[in-house]
Amino acid sequence: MKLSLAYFEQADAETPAYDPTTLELGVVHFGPGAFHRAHQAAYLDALAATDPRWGICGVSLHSTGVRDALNPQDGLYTLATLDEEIGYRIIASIREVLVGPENPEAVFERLLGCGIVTSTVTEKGYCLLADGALDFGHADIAHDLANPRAPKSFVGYVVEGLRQRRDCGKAPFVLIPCDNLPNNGKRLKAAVVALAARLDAELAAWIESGLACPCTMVDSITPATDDALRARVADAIGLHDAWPIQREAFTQWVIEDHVHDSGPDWASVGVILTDNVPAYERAKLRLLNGPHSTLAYAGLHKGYETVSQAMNDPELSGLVRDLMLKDVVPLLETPKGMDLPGYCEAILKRFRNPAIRHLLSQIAWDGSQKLPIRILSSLSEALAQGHDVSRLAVPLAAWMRFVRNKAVSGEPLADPMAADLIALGKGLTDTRADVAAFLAVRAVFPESLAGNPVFIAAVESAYDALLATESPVAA
Ligand code: CS2
Repeated sequence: MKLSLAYFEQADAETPAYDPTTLELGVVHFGPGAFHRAHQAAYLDALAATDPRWGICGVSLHSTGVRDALNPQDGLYTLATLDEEIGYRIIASIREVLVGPENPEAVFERLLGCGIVTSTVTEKGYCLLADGALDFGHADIAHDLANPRAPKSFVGYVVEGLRQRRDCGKAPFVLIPCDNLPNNGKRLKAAVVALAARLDAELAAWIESGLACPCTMVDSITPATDDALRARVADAIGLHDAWPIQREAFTQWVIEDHVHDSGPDWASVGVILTDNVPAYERAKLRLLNGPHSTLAYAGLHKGYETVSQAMNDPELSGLVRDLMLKDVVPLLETPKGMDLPGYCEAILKRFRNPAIRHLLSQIAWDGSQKLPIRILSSLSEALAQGHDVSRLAVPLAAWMRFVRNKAVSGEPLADPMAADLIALGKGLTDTRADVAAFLAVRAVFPESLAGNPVFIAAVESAYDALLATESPVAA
C-alpha cells in the first residue's frame, strides 16, 4: 500500500499529531527538494501540532519529479533519521506541490494568500554575481525583465508576487531564504529590490520599505535519496513511499529576530531567534561546509565515495580538523553561547556518522558557487592577517584537479559554469599554467586574490602535491 492520507495511520512510524487536512497554506516554499523536506518542512510539521496556519505549498521551478511523487501521496513522505538512533517519521506539512512553469497563475494565487515565503533554490538559484549583486546578465533574469508576469527565476516570482499583493492592497509576505549563502536575507532583498527597480520604481520603494527578509542559518546533513533508502523505508514503515528523505539527527535553524507579531512561534519548535545570524552563519559555512567541500575534492582524489569513508583516512580527517581549528576558528567571532572548538569536534563526529552514505560527489556539485563562500572567504582574511594559507589552498587545488579530470574523462560536471570549466580543463599542461588558467576565472577568484603571490604559491604547491599522488586512472 502507498503512503497517503488514507493509510498513514497504519505506518510503523511516528505520525502527525494533527489532522493534515485542516492545515492552511500559510507558507509558499520554492525548491521543495530533499533539504527542504528534511529541514524546514519538519519544523513546520512540528508547529502544525499547535498552529494550523503554516501548511506548505511547494513550488518547483524546473522539474516535475517532486510533484509527481508527492501529490499522489497527498503530500506525505517519510523522514528517516539515520544516526546513533534510527527513527522514521511521517511528515504532512507539505499540502501541495506546484510546478511553476506549468501554471504560474496558481503560484501567484498562493503568493497572494500566504504569510511566509521560504526558499531552498541552491546558491545558483539566486542569480547573483560573485559580489552578491543580482546578475542582470543571467539569462533567467533577462527573461524575467521581458516577461515579468511569467518569470523563470525565483527572484522574478517574488517580485511579481509582491506586485500583485501591493495592487490588492495587501502587505508583503515575510521572505525567508534558507540556502547556504552569507547574508542570505540581505542579499535576497537587495536582489528583489534591484529587479523590481528595473520594472517599477514605486514597487521597488514599497518593497524596500515593507519587505522583511531575515537572514538565516540552516543545518542538517541530508544525503540524496537512493533506492536503498526507498527499500529500507518500505520495510520499516510497511507502506510504499515514492520519495522518502534521510538525514542525520542533528538539525539547526537560526533566524534573524524581526518583528512579526502574527507569525509562527518559531522558538516553540526549536528555531533559534537571534540578532546575530552572521556569527552563526559564518561559523557554519566555514566550519561545516568548507571542510565538507575539502573532503569532497580531496576525498574523491583519493578514490573515496562517501564522507565517512574519507573521515576514516587519517590524512584527510587530520587535514580538515587542522583546517577548522588552526586556520578558520582564529578568524571567527564566537556566536553567543557557542564554544567554537566544541562546535568543530561535534561537526567532525557528524561527518563520521556511519549510518548514512553521504556521497562526496553530491557535495562536489557547483564548486564554482560554493568555494568562494566556503573557502575563499576564510582564505582572504587569513592572507590579510598574514597567516599561513597552505592548508586552505588544498581544496582549491583539489577542485582544479577534479575539474580537469572530468574534462579529460568526458564525465559530466555538475556546475552552472560547466561549459567554461570543461573547456579550460581540457587545455591544461603544467602546474604554473594550470593554476594561472583557473585563477583567471574572475567569477570564482577575485582580482585581489588571483594576483597575490603568496596565494598563488600556496595553490601551486598544493596542486603539485596532488599531481604527485594522482591515481593512474585519472592521470
Ligand atoms: C553540503 C551541504 O552538499 C553540500 O554542499 O556541504 O548540503 C551540507 O550537507 C548542509 O549544508 C548541512 O547543513
